[in-house]
Amino acid sequence: MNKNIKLFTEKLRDAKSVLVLAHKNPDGDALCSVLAMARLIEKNYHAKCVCVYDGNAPDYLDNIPLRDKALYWDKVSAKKTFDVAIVLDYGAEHQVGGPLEMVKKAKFVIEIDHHKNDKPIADLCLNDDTAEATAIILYRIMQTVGWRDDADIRDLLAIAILTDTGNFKFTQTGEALTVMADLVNKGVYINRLIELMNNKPRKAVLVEAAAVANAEFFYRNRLAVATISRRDYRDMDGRGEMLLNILGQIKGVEYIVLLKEQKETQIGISIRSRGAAIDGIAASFGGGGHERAAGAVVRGDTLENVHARIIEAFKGM
Ligand SMILES: [Mn+2]
Repeated sequence: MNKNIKLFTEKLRDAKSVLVLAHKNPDGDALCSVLAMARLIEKNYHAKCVCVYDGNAPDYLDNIPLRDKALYWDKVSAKKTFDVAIVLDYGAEHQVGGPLEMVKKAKFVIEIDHHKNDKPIADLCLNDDTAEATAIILYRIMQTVGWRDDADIRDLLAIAILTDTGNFKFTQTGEALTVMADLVNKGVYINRLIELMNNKPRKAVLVEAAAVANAEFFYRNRLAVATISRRDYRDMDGRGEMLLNILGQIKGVEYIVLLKEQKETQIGISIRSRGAAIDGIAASFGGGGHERAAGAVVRGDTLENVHARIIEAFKGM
């Protein structure tokens, strides 16, 4: 066992209280990794875990196991000092949101992440940007330490892998499949988990469908750009993965961009690629992510401007 994992287990063994969280507006990997981590700790150690999130936890994740254990962060007293805080799948400090103060106050901070990040915030980092989901790093640690698990933990790890790899479409190393094979052998039924996520509000699906219908195409149809206005943004559930998938099914489309007018001068950008890496483009807008799936949030600029800038950014791609 490497010394970082050994230190991690020692900290868990000695802790009485553990705070567990991920990035704000959690996606499948973020929320499921949090819930799986907390359950693993409670099954294998004596510590009490508190799971928190900031922003919106999407409706499509309402039916995942242990969902009720994740609390909106302001439900937990800011005065409480946790022995350990575990920050999973968070990407960068500014994406932690409301719970950041609680994290900073914790006696020991651990991070487990698969995002590229030059400025880690923890005392102990168990990061690996080659892992295809944070849940995969968690799975590896579970195997190394020999933690007891259960059906809920296995379902949560499986949902995290399915959502972060787009049902395996983005797997590059194959590790997602290897891990899933083990989970399936132990009783995970993939179709049931995918069905359980078919739980979006009708409005959310209709908003995404309308944005698909109104998408624009540039550079000989190689770039598709969809836009969600501020009024429609309120009805979204998740990041618009369905919309990005549909546009990516069009013959000749290589890059898909979704612009979300979150506030008048705050524009969310999601980018997907079927060709060259686009994480550099996300980075040029102050964001980041993975080679073929990345994003950014631009503050202080309008939808119109960001629309023009993103089209310009794809020039020559
Ligand atoms: Mn992730």
